[in-house]
Amino acid sequence: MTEDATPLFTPVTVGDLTLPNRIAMAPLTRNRAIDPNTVPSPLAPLYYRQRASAGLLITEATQISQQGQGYAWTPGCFTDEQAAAWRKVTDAVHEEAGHIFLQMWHVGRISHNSLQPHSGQPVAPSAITAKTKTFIPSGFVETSAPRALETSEIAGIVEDYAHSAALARRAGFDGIEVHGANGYLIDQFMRDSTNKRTDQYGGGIENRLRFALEVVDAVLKVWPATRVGFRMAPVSPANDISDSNPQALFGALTDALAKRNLAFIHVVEGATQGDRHIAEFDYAALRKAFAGAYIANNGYNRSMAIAAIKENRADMIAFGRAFISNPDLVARLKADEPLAEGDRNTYYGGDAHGYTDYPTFKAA
Ligand code: 8OZ
Repeated sequence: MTEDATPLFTPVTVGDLTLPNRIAMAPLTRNRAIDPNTVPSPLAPLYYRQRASAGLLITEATQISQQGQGYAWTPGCFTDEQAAAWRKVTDAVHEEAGHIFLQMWHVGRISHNSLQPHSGQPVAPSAITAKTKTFIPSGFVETSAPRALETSEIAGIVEDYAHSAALARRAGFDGIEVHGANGYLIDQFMRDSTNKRTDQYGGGIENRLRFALEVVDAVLKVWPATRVGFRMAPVSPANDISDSNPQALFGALTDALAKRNLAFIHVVEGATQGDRHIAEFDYAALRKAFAGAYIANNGYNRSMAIAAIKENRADMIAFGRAFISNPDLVARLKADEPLAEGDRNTYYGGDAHGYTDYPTFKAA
């Protein structure tokens, strides 16, 4: 029997926006930006337009500076040229009556010297190399050894976030999502496995949250809180990260974001792209502590999504991989039509193939 999808299709308020459904498109790294300046692909407007029936689109992770880049061909939003290319994306989505937030990203230590300014070392809270790989135009490589940021450098990175946030406004985005998940720079500062600092940015939870909250406060000078969200992945081991007490850490973070009246928190439940039950974690406690919207992510299928909304465990559900191969995912979920499988070989990098050429269910 087809389950009734009505819960997914009741409008939802996120910040000051009223969205027509509870299906968000999760940020998806697709590595199709154009070098040498990591400008969003000329295909990106069509790609996002095709998916604009999502209640909310969140862009692929987008570096706020060259230092913030960790993989080949990810787009930036820190130059006028990049902002102009993003403007074509936001115009396309708005023509379809959609809404789109930019996901703002600094990879920290998940990078390679060859991607860094002057081929320098990636930066991190502490000089601890991640046991993971990234990829550069020539293929997969071990991440490079990072250097620990000087205390005096941190304000400059916070300023890079503010600059990128301002360009995002000029590019016509409806809002921004701060990428605090998956073991990248903000997560590296938050966690005690990657942050061994002895200055005001390291030590107890309050100090380890300082960088994240300085970033949030900086973007709040450019955007109203109603248009700012924050993504976190409390127990995900993605990119070689862990913490001795995620519940306390992410509880304190959520309290601080609640005080700032952010529009939403976007929570990767479990291991990113993996086991939802990798570790015990009380997500309901975060939801309860936060008056704004709770966007749940990770491995949801149709019936899990309907149940989560029906039982008021989330306000929206973010689907990731399903959106790659189903541009009309929203219509398919509504009608309970089958989903197309994506081709992993074209997830990260390439051309229109596997990017803008997945048909709708009707066309197929
Ligand atoms: C897949 C490949 C590269 C980067 C994330 C931005 O996990 C990413 C990412 C995902 O948040």
